[in-house]
Amino acid sequence: MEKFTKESMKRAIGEKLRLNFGCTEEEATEANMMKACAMVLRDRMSTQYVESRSAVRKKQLRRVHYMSMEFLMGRSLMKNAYNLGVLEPMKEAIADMGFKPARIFDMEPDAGLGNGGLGRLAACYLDSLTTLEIPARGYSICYELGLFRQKIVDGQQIELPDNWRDQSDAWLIPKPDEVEEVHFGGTLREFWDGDHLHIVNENYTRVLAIPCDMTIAGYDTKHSNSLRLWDAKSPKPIDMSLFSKGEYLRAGEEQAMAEVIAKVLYPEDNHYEGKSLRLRQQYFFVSATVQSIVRKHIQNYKTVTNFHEKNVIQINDTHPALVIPELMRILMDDAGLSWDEAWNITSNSVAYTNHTVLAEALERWPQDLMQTLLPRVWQIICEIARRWQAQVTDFYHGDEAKVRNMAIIWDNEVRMANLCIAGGMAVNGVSALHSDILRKDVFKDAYGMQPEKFQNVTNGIDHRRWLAEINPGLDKLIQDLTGGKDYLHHPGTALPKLDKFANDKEILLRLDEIKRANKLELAKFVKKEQGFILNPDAIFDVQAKRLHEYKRQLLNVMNITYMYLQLRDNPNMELRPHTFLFGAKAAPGYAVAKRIIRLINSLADQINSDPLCKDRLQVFFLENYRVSMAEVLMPASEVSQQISTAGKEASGTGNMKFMMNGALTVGTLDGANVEMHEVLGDENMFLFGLKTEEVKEMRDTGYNPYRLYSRDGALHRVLDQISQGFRDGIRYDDIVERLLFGGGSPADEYMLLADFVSYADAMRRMADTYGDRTKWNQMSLHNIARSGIFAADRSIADYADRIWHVPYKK
Ligand code: 26W
Repeated sequence: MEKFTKESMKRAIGEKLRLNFGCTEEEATEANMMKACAMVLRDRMSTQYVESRSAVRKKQLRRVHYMSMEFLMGRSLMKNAYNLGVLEPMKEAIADMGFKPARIFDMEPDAGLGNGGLGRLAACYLDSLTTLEIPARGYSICYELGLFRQKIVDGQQIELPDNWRDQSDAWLIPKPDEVEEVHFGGTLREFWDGDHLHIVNENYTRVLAIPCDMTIAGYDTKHSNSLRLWDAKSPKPIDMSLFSKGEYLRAGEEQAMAEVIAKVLYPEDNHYEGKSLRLRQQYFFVSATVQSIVRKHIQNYKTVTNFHEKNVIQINDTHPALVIPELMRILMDDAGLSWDEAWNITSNSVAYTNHTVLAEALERWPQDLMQTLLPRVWQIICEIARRWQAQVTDFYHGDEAKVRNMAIIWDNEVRMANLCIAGGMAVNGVSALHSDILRKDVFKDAYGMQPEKFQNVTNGIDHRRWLAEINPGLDKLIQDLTGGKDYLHHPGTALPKLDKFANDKEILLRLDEIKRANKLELAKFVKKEQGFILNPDAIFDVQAKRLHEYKRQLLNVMNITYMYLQLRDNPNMELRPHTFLFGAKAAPGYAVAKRIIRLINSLADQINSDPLCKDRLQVFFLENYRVSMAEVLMPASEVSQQISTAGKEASGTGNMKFMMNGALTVGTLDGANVEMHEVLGDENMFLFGLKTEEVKEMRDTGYNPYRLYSRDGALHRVLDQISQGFRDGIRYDDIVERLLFGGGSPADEYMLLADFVSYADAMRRMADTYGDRTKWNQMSLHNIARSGIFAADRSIADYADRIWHVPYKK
């Protein structure tokens, strides 16, 4: 294919405008322009995709199927242009046609089909899978509404629907001829045919799964993959007899029942709620996916017996766990294999990644729900559970505690993690520490029985998006210092070359200027979006992630309150200008998280309106934190808050994005911070707080937050202040009581009080270091130089080597 020049790009865009919107470039709106650009790229990607697919088929390569309930894709226009190597000609063409490129890119809505870490990880992995030329496909649901849009009204979170599809349909290619049919409910009938027992499901409800594919372009490669998003439709037309009787609602009832499956993404992150619609979503996407994979496999190989040699299915947490019984069902009931043959294939095809150790996030489906909704699948799960239990009993000589702990069905519930361990070929955690906790604690007994199954693959991020594309200033510096574009493919070997410039004054100054320019960009963005003026001379100190108690946004609030009280005591104290930024969505049903958002806003209101704080302290809540906002935020951040209770954050991936963009981390030894610390040492980050073991020990020996509160004057004052609230008159005694006395949950479950002193100290060390600009910029440079291990290319290479056993481009 011929490379685009500015001129050929202009012609291509102009043609899309005429053919699809019936307008010239003079008449086109910015939205028309954005879509026309998307269509130009889409055509190019489709051509590449068709070629890639036929090459994969010819070579009979093993394919990777990445199943995830969430893909937090964000925007695609700039990303695809970047990966295809046409970003420059596209920008020039847009400008030549009389538009501002930045405004056109800004027209694209985020595809927010995910909540947070797990969903964004899936999106980053698609980029690396494709760039490493691995034949792969992502599978999920084509939610009509993505994660809610957040508005802050009177300091409180309000949720609004996110209708993303209206504006992003250019990326979605419906494939109606690859429709699959998914069955729910009904009854089972068994009959013998010779010596073969047949089980058929009858009287079920049918739902059609229509694929909507998004092509994925890799960086600097002709290889393409795709993301398959299943849309739900009823197979029945609306009931005209009811309709003509005037019963309009009833006439469309079945359609509505089917279509509700793909209506909305559940906004709970790290919290399981046993909703029947959620189970229907899971089975819908699992069944459609497995059917489609098996169908393609049979087309290519005319048999299923080599299925596991040619396919591997990676499941992103337990949400797609039904893939195990569903594949068993299809192999036995449709392909006619025996249990043992089907089990051999299934248990050598599926691999499970765990993303959380929080007990409330582990999925446990009620048995009756499973039984009524999925009778045949339930039957298969029972048999898997029975055999697994026999194996466990045998291995542990009937040890009851272990049998109970490892059971797949227990107390009338199906435990999805145990199902995945039993039916999968590998189980992996997402950071060294997390994988260790899985082995030693959460899945200890299963590890004792099958140690070889348990692995670690530390998470990674798409460094081309999260560095090169969003931070062009830094990208240029890196290219100048490390020898061009090599780092885009080999960050692990190229980025460390930056280390040797640590004493080069000129380079450190350049780094400082790049950060300064990015801070001004963020300030511009915040002013435009929310009308607030950030002080660019202040430390930009950021905590951006989902709001959850274990992530301890409240600890940050406590320290800011502490700083503020000190300033009130001593208005002349020396205080380095400091701007605290928060970005966080709370699950709509998570009341405590919503209270914390309100508290942040109350504190912000107090501080930002107090003349004492002028040019010294600011606190600001960024509304509607999302991928496209993170893209402006990361390059501008100087301090990255990664302050979860040790042992609770499986990995974190925001931490990696900040590091790559030169922010310094204030953090606990949790998740991937541990590996960050290994490459950085104490001297290049600000560690504080209890370690995982110490947290456990303190819990076990009786943790008493009230005692800390009574004994420590500073802590006492801070909590009293929060309890009584700020100038808006809203009290937060509920939050403080939760810390001191608990109620429903243990007092200070996440040990904020235990870590407070150590945190405040780390924050002081950080602010002091900030005063030494040379030192700070050196540290920042070391952070960038050593962030290569967190590139998603490395993670995907690890999966390919250790779990999938597939080749990839080196
Ligand atoms: C069933 C409700 C539910 C929904 C989502 C439970 C659990 C989840 C996710 C597994 C939560 C999640 O996103 N976990 C995050 O995964 C990231 C990617 O591995 C990690 O970096 C984060 O530490 C982890 O919290």
